[in-house]
Amino acid sequence: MAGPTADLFADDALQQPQKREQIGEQSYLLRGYALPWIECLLPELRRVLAQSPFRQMVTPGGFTMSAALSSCGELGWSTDATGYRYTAIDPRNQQPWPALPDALRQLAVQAATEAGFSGFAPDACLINRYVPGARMSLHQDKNERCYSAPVVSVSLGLPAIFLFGGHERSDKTQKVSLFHGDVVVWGGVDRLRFHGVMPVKEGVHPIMGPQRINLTFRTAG
Ligand SMILES: O=C(O)CCC(=O)C(=O)O
Repeated sequence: MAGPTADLFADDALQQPQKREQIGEQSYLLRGYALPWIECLLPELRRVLAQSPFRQMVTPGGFTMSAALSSCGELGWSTDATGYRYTAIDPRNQQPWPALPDALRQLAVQAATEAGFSGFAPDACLINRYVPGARMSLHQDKNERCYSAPVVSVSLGLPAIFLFGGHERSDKTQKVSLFHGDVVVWGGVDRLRFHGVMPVKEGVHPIMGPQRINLTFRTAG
């Protein structure tokens, strides 16, 4: 992550006007919603990543994911040759995952409320790092114990195109451009919609450097 965040708001071009766009029956894009949080969020994120650094994970099918992953919260998501799972322990260092920082929890809870999901209680925050060229193929989030809570997804750094599909992999996808500070929330009837990320284009974000970081908050346990 690039340097200190004191000048976060120096470049007006970085700021997206805050507005709420509906992208599904119970899905919203909250443009720029995380921007006011970023100054307190980034140092927390650095602390989390010092404890549980990004790593490339392998899917059960034997593919190395192009996005590098870490987690914080009571539960962290990982994948290896034997399957996908949430665990309380980071398999890399055999320590509990870093605690979910308050600033991140508050951001996620307030964004969920803004999208109509009050009472969101995230216990897992997956942290994805995309360098240019990295992507996330279409998938459903199905490793959580129940699907009544929404998914809250915060974008930081380089822009990306988020693919928001239907309930079948073959359904048509909407292409949603995501920028630094944008938050997407999907839940209820939309909770199991397929989604993914197109390869991130080359670039250098003035605050985050040559990467996109995405935080996804879920109630997993
Ligand atoms: O990076 C994103 O915007 C989406 C991440 C995602 O699909 C996931 O973590 O399940």
